[in-house]
Formats: sequence, C-alpha cells, structure tokens
Amino acid sequence: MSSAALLGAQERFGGRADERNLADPVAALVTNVPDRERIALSGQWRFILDEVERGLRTQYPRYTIPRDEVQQRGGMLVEYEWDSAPEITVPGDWNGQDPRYLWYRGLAWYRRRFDAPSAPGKRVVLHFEGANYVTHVYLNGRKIGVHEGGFTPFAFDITDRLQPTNNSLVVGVSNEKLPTGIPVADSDWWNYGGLTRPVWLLLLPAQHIRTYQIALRPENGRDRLEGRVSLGGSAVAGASVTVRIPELGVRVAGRTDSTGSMTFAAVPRGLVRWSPESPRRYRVHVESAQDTIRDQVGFRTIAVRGTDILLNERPIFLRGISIHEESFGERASTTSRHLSPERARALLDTARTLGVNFVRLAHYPHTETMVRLADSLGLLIWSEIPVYQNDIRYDHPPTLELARRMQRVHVARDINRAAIIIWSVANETPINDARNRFLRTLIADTRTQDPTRLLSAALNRTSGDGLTQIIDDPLGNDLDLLAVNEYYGWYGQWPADSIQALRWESKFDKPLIFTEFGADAKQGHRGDRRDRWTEEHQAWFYSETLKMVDKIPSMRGMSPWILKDFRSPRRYHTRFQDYWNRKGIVSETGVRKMAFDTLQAYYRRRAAEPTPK
Ligand code: GCB
Repeated sequence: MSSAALLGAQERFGGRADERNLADPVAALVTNVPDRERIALSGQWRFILDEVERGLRTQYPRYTIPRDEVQQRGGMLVEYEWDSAPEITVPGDWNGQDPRYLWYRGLAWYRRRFDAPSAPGKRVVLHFEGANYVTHVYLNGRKIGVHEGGFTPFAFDITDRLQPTNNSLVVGVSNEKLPTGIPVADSDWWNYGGLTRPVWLLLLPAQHIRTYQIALRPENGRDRLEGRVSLGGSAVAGASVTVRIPELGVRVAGRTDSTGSMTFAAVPRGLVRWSPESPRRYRVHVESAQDTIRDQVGFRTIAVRGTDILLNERPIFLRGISIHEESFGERASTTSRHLSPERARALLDTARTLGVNFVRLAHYPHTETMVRLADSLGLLIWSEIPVYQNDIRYDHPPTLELARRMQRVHVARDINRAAIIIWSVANETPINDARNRFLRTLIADTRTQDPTRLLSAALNRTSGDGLTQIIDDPLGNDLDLLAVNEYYGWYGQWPADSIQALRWESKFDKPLIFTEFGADAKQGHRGDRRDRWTEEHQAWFYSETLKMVDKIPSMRGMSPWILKDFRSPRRYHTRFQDYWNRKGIVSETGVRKMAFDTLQAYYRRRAAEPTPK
C-alpha cells in the first residue's frame, strides 16, 4: 500500500487489526474500462443498514456482517441473515431506491455472490467506478481494501483470493463525511450514498496495457501526436508496444523502458480536428504482446492568448451550463446519482437544446459515461474535484494527499477525452496561505501529469467598493483562465439600482468566465419580476446579468448555475425549496422555466456571431 493511502486508512479508520496489509486502492487501476474484457456485477445485491457500524468492529461476533460467515455457530446468536436481507440495485445510490433511505447518512453493507470467471492466465481485477464515500471491501471473509472518495474509481487485483464458485463479495459503504475529507459534510448537493456507479470484474492479460495517453501537440505549425503507454502486471520492462491510428497513417512500434512505459511521437496524415461543430474521433489501437485496446480519440488544441481562449488556434466563447450528477426524476422522489447512458443523454440533450458548446460538470468528477457522451456529442467540458468551499482542512497534510490522489485518478481516467479542456482544482475556497499552498500543489501536479489542458478553479472572492469588482485572488497568477462564481442580486442586494452598473476589473491579463450565476425559481410559480422565487424574477435576473456580461472586455464564457433543480440538504424554505436548490432553468422533471428561454435566446445570438468579442 502506498504511504499516502496507508496514512489515510490508518488515520481515518483506526488501523484496526484487519486493516493491516491492505491493498493500495488505486494501484490496480487501468484506464479505458469500457474496452476491457469484463463481467458486470450489476443487478440485485443484498443490503443491510448498519448505522452504528457494528460490522466494522471485530469484537462483536454476533455482527460479523462483512465476513459473511456460517450463520449459526454452536447455538450462538447471530443477529443478521444475508439471504433474507432486502435487495438493492447496483449501480445506484440507496437514497433514491426506497423512501426510507432518502436521508440516510452512515454505513450500509452490500453482498453479492459470484463464481470465478474462467480466465486461465488472466488477472482478475475488481473495479469500482465510484462509491460514496468510504468503501470497505471484503472477499470471502477477508478484508482486501478500503477507499476514501466518492467520485473516482478504485480497484483490487483479486486473482489470488478467488475460490472457483460462490465467492462472497461484501462491501461496506459509508456516506458519512469526515472532517478531514473531500468534500466535508456541508455541501450544497445531496449526499447520495452507496455503490452509485458500476462494479466490474476485469479480466486482464498477465502483462497488460495499464494506461495510455495521446494528444495533439503541434510543432512549428505541423500537426504532431505525442503520447505514452504504460504496461501493468508481469514482465513490463523492455516489452514491445504498438500504437496505430490507421485513418491517420500512424503506426509507432517500440519497447518499454525499465519502468514499463514507452513514450512516442508521430506525424498524422490528414488530421481533421475535433471541435464542437464536428467532434471527429479516430480509432486508436494500442497493442502489446498479450493485450489490445481500442479507443475513439479526438484531437484538438486548447490554449489561451491574452484574454482569449483558443480552440484549435481560434478564439472561442464558451456557451455553457453547469450540471450536477443527478438524473431527472420521473417523479420528484426518484432522482438518482446514478446516470445510465439514457439518463446522461437526457441531461445533455436538454443542455444542447439550450444551445451550449460547453458544460461544467460540477462539483466532482462525473461518471465516465457522461464524459464519453459529451466527447461524442462535441460538448467541451470543465471537470473538477470536490475541493469545495471553506471547511476543507487546507492545513492538513493527509487531506492534501487525498486531494492529490483524487486529481491524479481523475485526470488519468479522462486524459484521452478531447472534450475536456479545463481541469479545475477547487470551488469557492478562502484566500489564505494554507489554501494557496494546497491548491498550488494540485495545480503543479496536474500540469506535470497533463501539460495539454487549461487549469482553473472557481473563485468567489473579489475586492472592490460595491460598484467595481476587482479580481485579485493571488491564485489568479497560477491559473490559465479566471473563473468566478457571482451571485450579485440573489444572495445580496443589487449593487446600486441595477447589476448593469457593476464594473469588473482584473489584475491579470487572462480570459474570464463566470462559472456560476443564478437565482432560485419554483417552476410554475408566476408573478412580478420583482418577487423572488418567481419564474419572472429568475428570467429577469438572467437578462440583466447577461447585459452586464456583455460589457466585460475579458469575458470569454459562462456556465450559469444550473441546468436542473437538484436535491440539497441546505435548502430549507418549505414553500419554494423543500430541500431542492431551485436555481435550475428546468425543474427536476425537466419542465422549462422562463429563464431557459432567456439564456437560449442569448446563446443563439452568441452562436451567430462570427468571433467572440
Ligand atoms: C455556489 C456553489 C454551488 C451552490 C450555489 C448556490 O456558489 O458553488 O455549489 O449550489 O452557489 O446555489 O448557492
């Protein structure tokens, strides 16, 4: 186990006897899971709530839930029974599956049995696309690992722990947030718990392709592809690797170095760049002696020059919208964190009707399904980790290590998606030395891992006299583009008579985008535009803000808050909110509010302009 992961596990989970020698939860990760030989562990699992966490404590033999032992031993009372426990669907948060679980915060156990796959010579890797928030994994009664973090994948090589039939996989997931965790408990979105994303058995050749990345990096005006392939498993050094993109006449063959990696460069012939208008992707084949991976990869460049954002060397205006990972509810009670391809598609189709070319996937890495879909549809993406607001322990080294691992896994998973143009490291963080150091470490890490994309963070602090807003957060020096969440006129008074009187200045010669602005409105609540919570008010708020936006010289895009109403434990106003954040421009079931039309009209006008202002 790596020292960072070990530190995390011991500090957070007490270093119990059964937690020594656990596997590093990210060491067995591979990228491009959709193209691997795999077996889904989706479907019905048994489910036991354990609010007091007895199952995690070894001193109570009556509650050996994770060990899934013979249930009656010598007349001793055992107070659980897997086979009669209720069933729950995986993937899926528990909150949306039964009204009794809607508000549940704590530990719950899942069990599923399976036969070992017939895969002679292969490694069997148990891969979780994501589970919120701390996950304890037991196979055949033995603990194999623990993972912290709700939105990034983790995996364990279980080859040597499998029995031929009837393996018992027991997984405890707790959505209790930790004071040193990321995010902390107080966040403005629902704390969906459990195995929210798919679980797989991956069958990997003994020597396999672990990760690969390939990107367009033109040199002296000529297109040039650059990349790296890293092998995993056995005999990874000095091994042969081939990368082919037949449609571009690319074929590179070479050998890995002593660490199992090979870097390469190639000149493509007749490359058509990926863009929102034409999201062209090419079939990429990565091959090693025993393994073959195929992917669909688009190639484009992204850069900034002064206050412009350049996509494929041309200025672009980001017509965006923010989106949470939460499905439309067929009924208000059935929203879910789990986004099947159909549910992801429903969200992105609504966004496309609005006329966007950009989505901000807030406030954490979304499911890979979402990212791949946006990539195929030509939607540019801002993607972030949940380093969210004030209460993160910026001064606490293990919290920084956790953030670094999250960002590393986040970037590694999606590095071949042309759609992603911006990695963000945080949202609305306080300005102080500890936070600056924390975020600068993440920025430096991310630049090393991926020098081809823009780095940003959503800022919310500006200084000024009420009429002039000055963007002067020192982090601005480290970011490629400035991003501000601004709520003038909603959380406070309109400055002077109108938001249009507000002027924006920046200490940095960099592009600016508004990563958020918005106002709550209850769909169907109509009235005077001066009355909060009405659709008229929200629409008017949008049109005033958009007029202000048009006056900001360095403004290069926006992702208003937010596409749809989403569940939030922070929204207590019974009449209008009832635990929903109502800043959606459509309701939780997808009914448009007036502000949708306002923003749509604005984006139509923007899209018709030849180049951004
Ligand atoms: C913000 C946060 C976002 C909230 C939003 C709001 O600034 O970044 O997570 O949901 O404001 O509605 O207050």
